Amino acid sequence: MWKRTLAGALMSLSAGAAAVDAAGFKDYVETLKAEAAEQGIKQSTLDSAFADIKLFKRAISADRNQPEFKKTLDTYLPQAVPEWKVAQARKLYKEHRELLEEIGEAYGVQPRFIVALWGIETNFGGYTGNYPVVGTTASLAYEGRREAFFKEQVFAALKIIDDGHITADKMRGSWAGAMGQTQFMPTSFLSYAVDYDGDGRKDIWHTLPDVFASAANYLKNVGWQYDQTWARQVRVTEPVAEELQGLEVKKSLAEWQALGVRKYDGGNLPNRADIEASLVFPDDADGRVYLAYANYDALMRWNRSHYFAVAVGYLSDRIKFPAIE
Ligand SMILES: [Ca+2]
Repeated sequence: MWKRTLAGALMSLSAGAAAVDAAGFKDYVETLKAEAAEQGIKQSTLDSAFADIKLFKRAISADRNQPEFKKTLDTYLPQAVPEWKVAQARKLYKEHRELLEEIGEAYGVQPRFIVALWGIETNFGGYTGNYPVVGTTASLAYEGRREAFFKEQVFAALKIIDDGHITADKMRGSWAGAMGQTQFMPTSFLSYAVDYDGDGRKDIWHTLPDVFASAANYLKNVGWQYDQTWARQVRVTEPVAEELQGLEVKKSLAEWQALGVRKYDGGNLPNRADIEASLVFPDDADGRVYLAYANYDALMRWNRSHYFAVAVGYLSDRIKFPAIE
């Protein structure tokens, strides 16, 4: 959930960053180990976690591989949510329906959003990243630009190994340390991961009940509303002042109606004074416009990207309509 904001923060790593060399990294790892031991991490955990550690220059330079191009939602959505992904989401929803509905009810999150997040984050567990998490987060801490943040991730990762949820060699993730089928950073794992199947391990890598419940538990904790959807696409019939745009401004649907906002098909908004929403323009004034509900904010807590929130929401809508038999 941090990875895209991280990508932004790491954009300028190559320019002006302190030199990163393997010898300095070795010394740095020794200080990390000493600090972790002081925090009470077992020696056996440290031995296994740091056994083959090396400096991941690839993690540090991964931002260079992120292509720069101008996207709009109209070009992005068909790439992020192609028809085969919609079909796969619906098939998997049906396949795991009983478990999903049980977890959805337990945490107060509609299951279609759990499946949509799963599909957008890791292609339903198909692509979870194969970097050793301790190695990449230690490398990014050593690089120094966001040392405090990544050191915290290293220590959180060690605690997860120490607690027996996963072994060091199997703790794999993205180049920025996002792990498993939910792509949780280690600190998010400590806060939100769930052992739903009750085997004593929170396994977001391979155990679907744990994967689904962990995602739902995260959303529940960032304010998910079970009785609401995520957003609706709308159109504006007259210019809306800039200070009224964006997630910080909440107004009722009745107020937005008075300001000239209409359903996408041009019809009136529901006459509700009790439902609040924000008016968001993920592209520019000529692009798509959404009235975003509280759950949109929750998705932005997961990953601070409008495109991410819209992709998850759009896929969840495609799971809901038409109804799965
Ligand atoms: Ca488990």
